[in-house]
Amino acid sequence: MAKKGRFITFEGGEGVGKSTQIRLLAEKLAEAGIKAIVTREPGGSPQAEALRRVILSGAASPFGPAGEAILFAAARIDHIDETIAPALAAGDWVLCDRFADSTRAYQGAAGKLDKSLIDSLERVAVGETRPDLTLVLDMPIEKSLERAAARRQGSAEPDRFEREGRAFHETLRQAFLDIAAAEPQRCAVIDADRPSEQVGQEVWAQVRDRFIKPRRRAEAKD
Ligand code: T5A
Repeated sequence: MAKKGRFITFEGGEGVGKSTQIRLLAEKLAEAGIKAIVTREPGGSPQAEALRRVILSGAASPFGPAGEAILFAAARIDHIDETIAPALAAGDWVLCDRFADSTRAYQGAAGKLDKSLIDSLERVAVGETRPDLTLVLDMPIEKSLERAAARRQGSAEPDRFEREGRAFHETLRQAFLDIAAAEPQRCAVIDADRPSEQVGQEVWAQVRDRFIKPRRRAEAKD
């Protein structure tokens, strides 16, 4: 299917505010007359949501990072086929909470999984459906983990990855920064350690300057 809409992913460690920023961006896009669907990984389609429950419960952790990476890839294939690719082909924008960079950071850098396996899984699972823009939300891990804990409001247990130690989360943070540095055309790093509205203004500036202003200029020429 040909891709006509824009595909924007949000990445970063636990609790950095990805869901909050996706919601704010969806509102801004709606005001600009752009239809966007909001989705997430793991999940985003019924079968991928079923795999999400298995992975985040920790039931798959005995398989190790390789087994988990394969499950994330299986969920991603279904998510793309059922949700992302049809939306993009219809001309809608897709705002996705985590995508393949999370496999690179969590299973690759933090899980120490061989890069060639990650690359192969990405080729198979993602194919041509690569993000047009990836916004990496970055902040000190102590604060982001506090936010993740506050969001649970003491009711739910930390999930399989929130239970990991400080070194794991520091590695993750650096891994996302390294991904952004390696692909500056696709990625922008946003300082997430600020009030949501301020972070949202920077997210909006990135999206507007890359996609909306050029589109308006093109429309004005027609
Ligand atoms: N995973 C995923 C892998 O290991 N490999 C993969 O390939 C993929 C795709 C997903 C887990 O799976 C792993 C990574 C994850 O561990 P999840 O439940 O989706 O699990 O977890 P997260 O993606 O980390 O999502 P969170 O909901 O924990 O964090 P968000 O979405 O970043 O943060 P958000 O917006 O929910 O905010 C958290 C709290 O902070 C407040 C919010 O109100 C909320 O209470 N907040 C702010 N407070 C102050 N200032 C701000 N600017 C704030 N922004 C938000």
